[in-house]
Amino acid sequence: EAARELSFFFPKEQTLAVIKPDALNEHKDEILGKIQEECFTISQMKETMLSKEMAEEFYKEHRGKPFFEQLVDFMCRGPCLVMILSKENAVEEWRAMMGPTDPREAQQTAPNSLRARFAKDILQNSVHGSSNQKHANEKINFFFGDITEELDRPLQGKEPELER
Ligand code: IDP
Repeated sequence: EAARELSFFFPKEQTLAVIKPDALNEHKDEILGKIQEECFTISQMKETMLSKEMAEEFYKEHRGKPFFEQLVDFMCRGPCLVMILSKENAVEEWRAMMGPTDPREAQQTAPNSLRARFAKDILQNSVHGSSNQKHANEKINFFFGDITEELDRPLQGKEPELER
């Protein structure tokens, strides 16, 4: 109840988080546990096997970079767990939890971060998180359809059943 009242003053933000194929097998429970410990709400969650086309679209910003092909292959190697995380400042907080892209750097500068603990190397780095609100909305839409409006609604108070 208290959290519900507070959410009126501190509206939640959504970000898109992914547990990548390298980490899903071995570290799923630890990562989900950490997400709960940090008081994120998992608004939506699904395990999905990306096709090559989906992985290329998901990482289209990196098309043309030397690691693009490797990255796409890696993301299709096994299932990913895709989540919408909600919390005040979700984008920034999830990025902080992930740590820097390269786990060697993560171990130096953010030893408790997910990448410091679970990433194998700069490619197989265990988790993804949107870098800003625009990307978050775009990728949420990509995986879950356009539900950003709906997600906002319950936070505005005790509304009766949605009309459809
Ligand atoms: P981010 O995931 O920390 O935002 P980006 O620069 O957006 O990092 O890169 C997207 C993903 O591409 C990384 O998470 C990682 O899996 C992969 N990647 C980034 N840089 C390299 C590289 O130099 N070699 C191989 N893979 C890379």
